[in-house]
Amino acid sequence: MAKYTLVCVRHGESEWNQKNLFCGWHDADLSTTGVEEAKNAGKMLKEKGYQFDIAYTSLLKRAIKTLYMVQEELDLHWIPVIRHWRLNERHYGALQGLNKSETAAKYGEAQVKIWRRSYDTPPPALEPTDPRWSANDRRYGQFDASVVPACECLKDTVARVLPYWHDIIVPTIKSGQRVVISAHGNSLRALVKYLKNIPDAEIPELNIPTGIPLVIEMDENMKYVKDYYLADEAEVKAAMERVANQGKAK
Ligand code: DG2
Repeated sequence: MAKYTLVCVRHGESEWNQKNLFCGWHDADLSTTGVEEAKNAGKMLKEKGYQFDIAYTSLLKRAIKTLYMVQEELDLHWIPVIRHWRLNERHYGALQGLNKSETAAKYGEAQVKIWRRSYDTPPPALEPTDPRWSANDRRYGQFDASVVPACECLKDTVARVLPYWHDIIVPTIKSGQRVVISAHGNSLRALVKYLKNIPDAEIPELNIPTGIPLVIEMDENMKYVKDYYLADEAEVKAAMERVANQGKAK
């Protein structure tokens, strides 16, 4: 029987989602559509009567702004918001800034699917001399360089999301606080994979749409009971397909 409810939202469409660029740790802003999606996510939550006591998000503005818009719709500006790099998007390494369709045309759709969706094959790594090197960014420069990735596969993302989940978010949920997480396609895939125990071979088919709240119910031991999106099935399916198709050559 479900005892705890967690709400996760992938940020609204970013300007780099709109241009179909690999984004990762690049700090892209929300597009105009993304702003609308984020507001809508808040409206859906309000309509269904959701309330939150605390919120978690990444260090990236597309997730932070989405969360703020959700808070705005719910008139919950006052709740604590904890931002952490462990909820950041998966680091897309040297693919960051490249167009997904053009990359598929150049290297093949199968290779792009491996880079986007395989569990343990990382994309090409960034060199420390690359201007995109994340430790050059003040928000990450404070960390031990070994913490700042040069690229990540989903397995790496799972490995850095889960300590945050177990050490910080789980105790908060168990204390009875109602939690919302605003994060990213792949940091949420990492969490959902763990909670639903999705096998490595099946995880490539999981796509998380932008701006549609995902509700996850868990029992008293924080074991997964069920999950559902706050939108109708056809809309969710179409949105997931759009995400999957971003890796197709045009
Ligand atoms: C997207 C996910 O991240 O891309 O890094 O390009 O969720 O922050 O928009 P998000 C990116 P895919 O893995 O779906 O290609």
